[in-house]
Amino acid sequence: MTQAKIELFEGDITTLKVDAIVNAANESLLGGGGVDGAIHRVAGPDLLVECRGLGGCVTGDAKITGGYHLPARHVIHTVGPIWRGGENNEAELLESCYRSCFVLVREYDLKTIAFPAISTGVYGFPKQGAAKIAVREIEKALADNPALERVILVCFNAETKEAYREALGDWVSSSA
Ligand code: AR6
Repeated sequence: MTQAKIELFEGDITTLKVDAIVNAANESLLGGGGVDGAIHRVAGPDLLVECRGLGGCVTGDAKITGGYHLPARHVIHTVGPIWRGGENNEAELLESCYRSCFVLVREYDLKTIAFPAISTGVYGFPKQGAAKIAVREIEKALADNPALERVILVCFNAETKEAYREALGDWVSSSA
């Protein structure tokens, strides 16, 4: 049932007009490459000004800002774990990223949110494992928060899309 509220979108997260897009940031919150760079480029310099005032963000946590020139109203900046082989709490920290984002979703009464595949770019988290964690945490959040209307999983490449398809399929069969 809640799975009907999850959508896959192929393309650039900065084009989405939603209540919040999630940024896969680093602990400085002062910008970087990948999706972080794309978000700052479109949002404009005022986003960096607001981020400077946040004092960084620890791995697994999340902080919210305005969206500035983005079509999205807010940006939720979360810091995913750097993959170091899988025995260093990477899975727990990635779960914590999704949970921290959903705490802010409730606090700000957000109805629509889009996620990139956090940690699966330069931070190296294996895509399939990351997709399973994302889908599991999103399912929990949708079940706990009926006000949440739509969660978009942004697929920036074919492997990410395939990983989400698999993870969503797993959910269907395991819940049957
Ligand atoms: N829209 C949607 N997804 C995107 C976009 C985009 N415009 N651009 C890239 N992706 P990454 P990380 C996908 O490396 O692994 C930054 O420098 C990308 O294909 O952006 O969490 C930060 O400052 C991949 O699937 O984030 C940190 O230092 C996903 O977004 C570090 O990278 C995440 O890839 C964070 O690394």
